[in-house]
Amino acid sequence: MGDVSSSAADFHAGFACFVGRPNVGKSTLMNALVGTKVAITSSKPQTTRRVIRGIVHRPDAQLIIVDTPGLHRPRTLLGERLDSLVLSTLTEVDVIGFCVPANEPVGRGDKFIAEKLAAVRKTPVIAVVTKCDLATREQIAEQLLAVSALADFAEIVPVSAQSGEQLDVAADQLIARLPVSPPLYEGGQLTDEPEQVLVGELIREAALEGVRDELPHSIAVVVDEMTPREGRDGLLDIYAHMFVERPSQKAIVIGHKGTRLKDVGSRARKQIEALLGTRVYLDLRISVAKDWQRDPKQLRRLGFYD
Ligand SMILES: Nc1nc2c(ncn2[C@@H]2O[C@H](COP(=O)(O)OP(=O)(O)OP(=O)(O)O)[C@@H](O)[C@H]2O)c(=O)[nH]1
Ligand SMILES: [Mg+2]
Repeated sequence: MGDVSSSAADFHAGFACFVGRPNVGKSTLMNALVGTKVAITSSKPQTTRRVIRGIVHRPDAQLIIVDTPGLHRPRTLLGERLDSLVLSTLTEVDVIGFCVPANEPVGRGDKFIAEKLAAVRKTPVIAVVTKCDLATREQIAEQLLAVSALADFAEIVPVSAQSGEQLDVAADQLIARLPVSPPLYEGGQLTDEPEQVLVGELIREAALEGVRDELPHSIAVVVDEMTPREGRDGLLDIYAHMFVERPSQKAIVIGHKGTRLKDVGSRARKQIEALLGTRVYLDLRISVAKDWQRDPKQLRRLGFYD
């Protein structure tokens, strides 16, 4: 065990949050650093809708990463709620990781966020250039310059969550800015997200696959109940509801003779079984919650509070 008193003085623990435009790879980066899938990811912008915490354990530190929804100029009430969620998170962390992808030019969306970050002056900001596996060396070099022109960052780190390149460097840079503190979570705990929420997210991730246009934004999932089946060891009954905004969307999600919905259910079930380590019976229903993204009452029902 070694000398407990001196190791306690050397232990660092605290919070980092990842911010950036939608779809720049924040959740993928958090998952890669934590080493497991804590947050769902997709090729559709605005996948993350909650503040999700993932925990990185080191012998001398505990880094709690707070993944946030992509920050953008909101077009719906949901968008407004998500933006204010991100902004309030910024003030509560020890260090901010501002994610900008290597393979897209720095643009207005990034400037918009850099301005927001300038407002939380006390908190150090590390710029993380993501998806470097998708860019050439020259592009990465140019991107580092363009990003450094955005603001005066404490550090700029190019990474790839896909190849794993430089992930340790990014983690080190974040950890270096954490205060001396005992661990805040138990060893081995990778997230503090309730199982019911993780399950709902896995269903939504399965539903996002293969749908296009506005539909991804219109999908919400609520898990109503999770109960062990009586008399059947190791079987969990899960009752969940998927919501869309219009009847036409419902038809798309259900698919011809219900094949799409069935497919979504079985893909989600496999993911849930892997997460919980138990067999699952998934009862997945679909309903229309008319224009829920713009309706305060519906938003509350779906768990998005103001
Ligand atoms: N090639 C490559 N793709 C990546 C990398 N990181 C993320 N992606 C892809 O980029 C897309 C978006 O990733 P997410 O992690 O969902 O992005 P996000 O920033 O969390 O998005 P929002 O939650 O919508 O704000 C997904 O298709 C990922 O697979 C990377 O390092 N390399
Ligand atoms: Mg995300």
